[in-house]
Amino acid sequence: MNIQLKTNDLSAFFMPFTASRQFKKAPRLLASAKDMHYVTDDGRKILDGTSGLWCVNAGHCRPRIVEAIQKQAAELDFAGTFQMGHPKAFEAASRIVNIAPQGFEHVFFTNSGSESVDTALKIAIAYHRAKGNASKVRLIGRERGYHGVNFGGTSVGGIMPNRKMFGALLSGVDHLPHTHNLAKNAFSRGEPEHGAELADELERLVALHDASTIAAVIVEPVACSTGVLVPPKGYLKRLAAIAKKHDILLIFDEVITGFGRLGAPFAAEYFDVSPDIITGAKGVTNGTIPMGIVLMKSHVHDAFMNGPENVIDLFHGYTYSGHPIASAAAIATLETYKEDGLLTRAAELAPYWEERAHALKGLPYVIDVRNIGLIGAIEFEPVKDKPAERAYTRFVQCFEKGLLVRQTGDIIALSPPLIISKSQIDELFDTFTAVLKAA
Ligand code: PXG
Repeated sequence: MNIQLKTNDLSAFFMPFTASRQFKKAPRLLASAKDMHYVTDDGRKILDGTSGLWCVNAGHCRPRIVEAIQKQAAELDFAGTFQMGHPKAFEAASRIVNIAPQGFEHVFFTNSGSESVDTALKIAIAYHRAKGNASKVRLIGRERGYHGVNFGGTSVGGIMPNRKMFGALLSGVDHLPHTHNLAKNAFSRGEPEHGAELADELERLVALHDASTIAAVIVEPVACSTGVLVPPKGYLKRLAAIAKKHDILLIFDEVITGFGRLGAPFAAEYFDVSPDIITGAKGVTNGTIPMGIVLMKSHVHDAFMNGPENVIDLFHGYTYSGHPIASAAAIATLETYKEDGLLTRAAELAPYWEERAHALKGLPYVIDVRNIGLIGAIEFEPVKDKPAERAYTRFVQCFEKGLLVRQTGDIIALSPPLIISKSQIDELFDTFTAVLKAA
C-alpha cells in the first residue's frame, strides 16, 4: 500500500486533451479564482481570457452560486429523476425554458456537452421512429465540427485527430464541408461575406442518401473548438430552410454559444434561425457543477407522449440527470446572469472587442483575425513542418505574462467571462500584443 502519497506527484492523473509529458515537466497549476482572474499555485494572478474552458460566463466564484451549491449539498445531496423527482430539477428546467428561444418548451438534463449531443442525436432518431418514419436514421455533421467526445459526437464531429484513433465510429453518418475560407474571408469583422452557398451541400447529401434516410443535421452555429469559424452571412438560414424542406431535424450545438456568448441568450436568436433542438452545457451552471441540457420544441417532445401513460416515454437518461446540486447551481447561475444583465452584455462590448481584436492585423505571422460577440480568434502562419508550434509558444508566453488564452492548432481563441470591463479588454489585448511583438 502506498502510505507516502506525495501531493505534488503529477503522475497518476491521465490528463484529457493534454501533451502530458511536456506539461508535467513544466506544469501550469491554478489554485484559486475570483471574478476575472485565476491565481496560480505560486501566487501569480492570471487574467482569464477563456472563461475557463468557455464555461465561466459570469466570472469565477460568484457568491450567489457558491452559496446555492453549499446549501443544496447540505440539504439534499442526491435524488434520482427516474420515476422520482425533486423540486429543484423542475424549477431549473422551467427557468431554463424561460430564457430559451421561442418555441423551446422542454429540456432534458445531462451532465456535459458530450452527453447532450449524444442525447440529442438519439432523440432525433427516436423522434422520427415515433412518428412512423423509422427509416430516417442518418446523421449529418460538418467537417471541423466539435460535438464532444462520446461516440455519437465523435462520429458527427469533423476534427481528424479526435476521430482517427477510435475505429470506424457510427455508421450512417455524413458531413457537410466546413466554411473556413482564408482566401476570400480573412480579417472579416463578424460574419464573413462568402460561403452561404456551402449550406446547399445538404441538398447534395439529400440527393445522395435520400431525405427518407436522414434524421438530423447538427452544427455549431459558430464552430468554436476548431478555432472559431464564424458562419458566412445567410448560411445558417439557408441550412435551416433545406433541413425543414426535407423533414430533417436541425440541431444547434450551443454548448459554447449558449448563455450569452454572442450577446443574445442563444445563438439561435442572434442569427434569427429556429432549429428543432438545441444542446447546451458549460454556461448553464457557470462551469461550477457539471450539467448539460437538450432543449427541444414541443413537436419533438410531444412525439414521445403518444404511448400508454404507464410506459416510459424515452428509454434514455443518466443517474445524474437533473442532479440536485447542479440544478441549484443552474438556478443561481440564471439569477446571476439576470442580475448582471450578462445574457446580453456581450452585445454592448462586441464593437469595442472587435476594434481591439482587429488591431492585431499586421503583427508578425498573423494571417487572420475573426470575431463575433465576445469571441475572438487569431490565426498564425504555421512554422514550416511544425504545425501548432507558433500558437502553442504564444499560449505559453501569454500565461507567463499573466494571461490565459486557448490554443488549437495555429489558432489562439479568446472568450473572456462576460463580466469583463473595457479596461480589462485593453489589458488582455495589450498583453497579447506584447507577446506577438516580442516573437
Ligand atoms: N459541443 C460543443 C460545441 C463543444 O464546444 C462539447 C460539445 C462537449 O462538451 P463537454 O462538456 O463534454 O466537454 C463542446 C466542448 C476548447 C474546448 O478549448 C472546447 C470544448 C471543451 C473543452 C475545450 O475549444 N467544447
